[in-house]
Amino acid sequence: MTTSALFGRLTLDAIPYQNPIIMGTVGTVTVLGVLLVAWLTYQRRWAYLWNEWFTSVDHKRIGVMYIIFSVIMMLRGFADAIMMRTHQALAQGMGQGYLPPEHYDQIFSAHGTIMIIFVAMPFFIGLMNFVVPLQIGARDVAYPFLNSVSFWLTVASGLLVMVSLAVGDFSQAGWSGYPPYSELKFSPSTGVDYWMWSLQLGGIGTLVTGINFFVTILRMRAPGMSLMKMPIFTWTIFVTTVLIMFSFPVLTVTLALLAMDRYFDMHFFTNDFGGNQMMFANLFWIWGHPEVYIVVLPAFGIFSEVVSTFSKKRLFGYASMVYATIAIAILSFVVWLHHFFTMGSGANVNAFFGIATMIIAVPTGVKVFNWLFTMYRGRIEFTTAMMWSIGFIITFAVGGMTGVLLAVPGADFMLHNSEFLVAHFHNMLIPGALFGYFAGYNFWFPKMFGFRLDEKWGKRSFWSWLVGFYLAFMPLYALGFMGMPRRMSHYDNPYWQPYLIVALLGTFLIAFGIFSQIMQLAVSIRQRHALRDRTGDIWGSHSLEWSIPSPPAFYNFAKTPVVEDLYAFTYMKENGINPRATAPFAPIHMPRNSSIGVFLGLFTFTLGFGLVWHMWWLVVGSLFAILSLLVMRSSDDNVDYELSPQQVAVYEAEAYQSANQATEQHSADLATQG
Ligand code: HEM
Ligand SMILES: [Cu+2]
Repeated sequence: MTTSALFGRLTLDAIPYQNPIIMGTVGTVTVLGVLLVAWLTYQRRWAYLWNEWFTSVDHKRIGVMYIIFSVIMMLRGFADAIMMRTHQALAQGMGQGYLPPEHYDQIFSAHGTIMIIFVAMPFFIGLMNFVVPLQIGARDVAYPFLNSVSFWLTVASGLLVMVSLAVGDFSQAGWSGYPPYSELKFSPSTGVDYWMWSLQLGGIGTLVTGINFFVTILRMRAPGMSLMKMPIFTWTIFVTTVLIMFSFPVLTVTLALLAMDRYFDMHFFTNDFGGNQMMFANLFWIWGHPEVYIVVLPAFGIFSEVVSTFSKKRLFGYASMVYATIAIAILSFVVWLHHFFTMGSGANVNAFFGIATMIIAVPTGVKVFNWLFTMYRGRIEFTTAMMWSIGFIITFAVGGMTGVLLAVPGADFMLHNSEFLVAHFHNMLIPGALFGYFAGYNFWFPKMFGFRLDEKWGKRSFWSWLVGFYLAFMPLYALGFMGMPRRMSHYDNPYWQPYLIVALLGTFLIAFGIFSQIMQLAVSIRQRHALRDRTGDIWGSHSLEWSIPSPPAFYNFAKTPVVEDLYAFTYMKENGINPRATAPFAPIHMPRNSSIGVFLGLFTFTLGFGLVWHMWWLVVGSLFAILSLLVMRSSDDNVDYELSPQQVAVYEAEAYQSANQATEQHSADLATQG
């Protein structure tokens, strides 16, 4: 391959002009982007966005930005899914579908990578950013600036995946990137490099977030909040951060070794010269299995909050919930081999990992029963958030059972790499992760913005997703039994086609679900006055985030609350304690906004781009810029400021006054509406 000093291996041929689908997409995105930029400029919104959002180190703002990023990536990941589904519905026998094999392979690789790394991860990280400091009565996270760095690293790596659409190609080696296929010899183009570097750089951001929240939860809880008085969502996040800290370094090392194979002709994972591709499979899943719990455990926490709130009860079996979470986390590190039972580890090893896998069903079952007992005899209020939770419990149980089936090594020999597996993991991830995040989004949205989301479109989105899910994925179980392998861009068995057509219809229904979610947001923004709730405790819930006005002041709590009970806010309500802080106030110490996070993200992106295209000057330049920024930041003393007690008093009075006014206005509106 020819390379030039300036552009590395990048030439104009890297842009896939000949591919109408890609060019159409790139064209549309470009036009939309230009329109957005023009609109923002016209509205003079740039200064506001820059000062109030991009450079913000406020955990609440960062949380919202994470969620927006995740939603944008979800649209991309779902577009990939629709393309695969329409293609597979057509590509039987003489039908060739409309995607050439090398394009189809990029799509499933991009879909898997995006959904896990850039949809699931940032969605829960966004929710946790917003909620956890509020739940534990803190002013912010332990390292607010690092929090902004993590976010911009995530954006940079997501951008890298998106750019691969227009410049070069994406990996064809699946989201798991197994060698030898991902080695240079078999994947010489830039695809695997895009995949590898985006995971690598994004992974560092995630690791930093994990450390940040671990320290935050450990060190910054309000007085009185012992570990066993932490709200359950905070507990699941706490355990998740431990999983992140133990597993992400493994990913970092694995990808670094693969990079050395690809860039320096090493042989860690080749099949010759002493390499061993099984090492990759092991390392990848030592990260990868905990990773699926990283995206699922936070959702468990959300369901627990939602189910207890809308059953108007305290959570059944809080302590067992906590221990079950810890047990799942520990077990998640001793099951990785179930991802390759067929690779010849031997019967005893397989038996060990099979049994370990099945044991995970026990703590998970404990959780399911706890949710059911929480609902039992509760006054259940069927809000959208609650619907997502109930849909989850039922659907997740089905997915769990097929998982136990797959954990039987003998059965796995038949079902491995089949559509049965695809059905199984979507059956876990869609209810177990996405439904949870959607529940959390409906639940905490009023806290974020001071008005709730529309229920009608919310219910529509729920039902479309739920029914769509069953239609789209149940046929895949059958296809797996019928022997259809995963990752097929073409097949010759006419009996498979009807199932794939049903799956396509299901996917259309999910598309309507997503449309309903967009409508829900749009309608809610339009009707925000009628949906107003500013005083804070819209659902009658238990934990501290509900004890302050919505949206919370930028410093969260004027005075650090004192926690007496596991259900800190319920305790206050029951004992007639007014949560509103009163004068005299103490000065509040706040971090200053910083643009360095944005620039670190920018140079991380150019670093990744340079690495992908072998533009070494860009790599060195970006590294130098990153280093300089870090030095700059470290030697900057002006990183925080103090809010005087008088200022706090003014802010507090304003916040409560406007909250009360909004509430009165809201009641008046309701009265006139009849
Ligand atoms: C929203 C509806 C979704 C649909 C219709 C869908 C559809 C698909 C399809 C058709 C495939 C390829 C299956 C094959 O190899 O034959 C696939 C693969 C995959 N999906 Fe999804 N998916 C959806 C959501 C998700 C979500 C939410 C996640 C994760 C959070 C996810 C993660 C994956 C992964 C990891 C793969 C494997 C990619 C690979 O083979 O390397 N999907 N999906
Ligand atoms: Cu696993």
